[in-house]
Amino acid sequence: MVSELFDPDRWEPVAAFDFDDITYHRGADVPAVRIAFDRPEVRNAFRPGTVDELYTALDHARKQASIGCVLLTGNGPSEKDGGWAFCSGGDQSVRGESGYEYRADDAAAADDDPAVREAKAGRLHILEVQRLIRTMPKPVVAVVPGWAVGGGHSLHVICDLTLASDEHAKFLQTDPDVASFDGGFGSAYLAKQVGQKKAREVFFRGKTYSAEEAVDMGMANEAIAHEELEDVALEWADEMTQKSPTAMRMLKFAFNATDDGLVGQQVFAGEATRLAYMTDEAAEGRDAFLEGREPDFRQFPWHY
Ligand code: S0N
Repeated sequence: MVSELFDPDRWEPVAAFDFDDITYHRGADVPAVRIAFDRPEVRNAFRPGTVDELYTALDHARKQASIGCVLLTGNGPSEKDGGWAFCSGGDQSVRGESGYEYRADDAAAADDDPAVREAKAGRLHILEVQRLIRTMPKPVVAVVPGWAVGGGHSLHVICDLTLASDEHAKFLQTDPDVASFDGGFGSAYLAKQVGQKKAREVFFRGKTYSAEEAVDMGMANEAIAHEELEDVALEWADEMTQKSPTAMRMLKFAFNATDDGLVGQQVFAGEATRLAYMTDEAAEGRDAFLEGREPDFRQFPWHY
């Protein structure tokens, strides 16, 4: 069983991958993928190999022209105690002297050259995952069936939308309890969502918030009956993937742009350039160069 909330009739495994710490499925009828943390016994904490797998799956989903939405969730419940989690952040049991380490049972690292493994160790590559979610041109929805904690909390913050189980979802920032701090999207972008005072409370007090409270604060979109969480997430994915892909990507990047500085402008501008390449003006510029003549741009109107 993948998860108690997972409906096997609505998903097919993505056969190209054989992951250890996550599961990866594509919708049978909806052009969406479901990527799930699969370590329920540790509240879906991520170790370095988990982050590698997550990046690989997300990047694969990003590149699929037939996929318009990503659902990011956590499988559960834990067989040990029935607890539910989206993700509890970095796996504290593999923290070494200078960061999170690939250990022998971290299967994603098993085949690596030891020198490569050493070079990879301790890097903060969950931030690379955050940037991938932020810049992929399709909505990523955090589907939160239980705890969203530490780096797992930051992941839900960076997602475009958050749906939460009304019964089991709990939101908590433990970063300062374990001498960690997400000074980027996890805190600063959270403040954009919930306001400065509330964001500081989340980090400084380390209070646990329910799904209802997360919705009231503006960091989650809806609290959903637990058993219906994934059905509703798939409905939202179905809805969003019926919209214009170009409009959706331009909107996502427009929402990002004001907060992302020159990188935000660059990403938005790249999409504008892609659209411009589709015009007759672009064809004229290309053809003139290839035909060795001056371009005739005067044939085109100066629209206002
Ligand atoms: C999640 C909490 C609140 C759940 O409490 P609850 O329900 O009472 O369950 P527990 O009994 O505490 O937990 C059940 C079992 O799960 C283990 N476990 C839970 N969370 C983790 C974890 N994060 N790491 C390792 N194990 C975990 C428990 O130990 C328990 O096991 P057993 O049954 O054997 O006793 C509560 O568990 C909690 O507070 N967890 C810790 C949350 C936390 O502090 N997370 C880390 C915050 N920091 C980050 O996320 C930064 C990450 C990071 O920087 C990084 C990491 C890896 C790779 C790259 C990066 C990067 O930044 O790039």
